Amino acid sequence: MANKTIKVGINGFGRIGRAFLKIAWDKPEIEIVAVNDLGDVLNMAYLLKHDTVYRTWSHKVETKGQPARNASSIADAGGEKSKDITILQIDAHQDLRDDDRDYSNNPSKYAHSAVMRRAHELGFPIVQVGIRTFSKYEYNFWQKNKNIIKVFPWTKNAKIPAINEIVKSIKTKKVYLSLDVDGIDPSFMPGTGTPVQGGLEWNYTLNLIEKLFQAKDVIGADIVEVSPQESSVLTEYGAAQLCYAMITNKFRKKLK
Ligand SMILES: [Mn+2]
Repeated sequence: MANKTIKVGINGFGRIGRAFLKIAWDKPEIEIVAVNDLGDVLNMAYLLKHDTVYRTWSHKVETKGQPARNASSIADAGGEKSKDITILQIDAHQDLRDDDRDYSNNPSKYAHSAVMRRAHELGFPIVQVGIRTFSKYEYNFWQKNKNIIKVFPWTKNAKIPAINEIVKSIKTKKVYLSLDVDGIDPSFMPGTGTPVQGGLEWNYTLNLIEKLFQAKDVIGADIVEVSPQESSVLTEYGAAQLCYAMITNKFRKKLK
C-alpha cells in the first residue's frame, strides 16, 4: 500500500495540541499543515521545548519571521514606527525584567514580567501608571532610561497625579493602552495573580480611560491578568466594564 499522507491542522496549541504535534512529528504519514493559536509564536515555541509535564523535547525548535502578535504588531496595527506609539501601561509592576530567572527554573525573555523590556527594545516610549513594587533590576533599568520610560508611582508617599498630568506626559498622538488589572486597587479587582494593595481607584481609572481616548488616538488596547475567584465575579465584571469603557470612548462620536 502506498504511503498516504494525512494532512492535519492543530486547533489550539495547549498541552493536547503540543502532545499531538510531538507524536506526529516522527510519523511520515502525518503532515502538520497549520497550528491555529492566538498565543505568541515565541512563547509557543518555548512551551513546545519546555513543558512542566512532558519535560524538554529533544528536537530543535526554531521560529522564523515575525510572530503574529507581539509588541511589534502593535506598530503594524498603527501603521507607524514604534517610536511614534506610546504604550500607556496601567500596572502595579513595571514588567521590565530582562527575563524571569529570579523566580523561574526555565527563564524566558518572553515572561509576563519582561514584556515591557521587550517593548522598550523595540523602541516604544512607555508611560507606566500605578507602579508600586519594583525589583532592583527593574528599578535600575528605569533609572537609566528615564528619558523614554516615564513612571507615575503609586507608592505610599507618592502624590496621586492629576489625570491631565498623565495624558500630557504622552508625547505621541498614537497610544496603545495595556491595562493589567492589578494596577487597580485590589479592593475593586481582587481576582488577579499578584495583587498589590493601594492601586488606582475605580472611578479614577474610568476617568483616565475617558480622557486618554478624548486626547489621543488609541490604536489598540489589552486587559490582562484577570484570574477569576470562585467566591466573587467582581474582577470579571470589572474587566468587562473597562473593556466597555474603552470601546464606547473610542467610538463615542460614531455612536451619536
Ligand atoms: Mn502586574
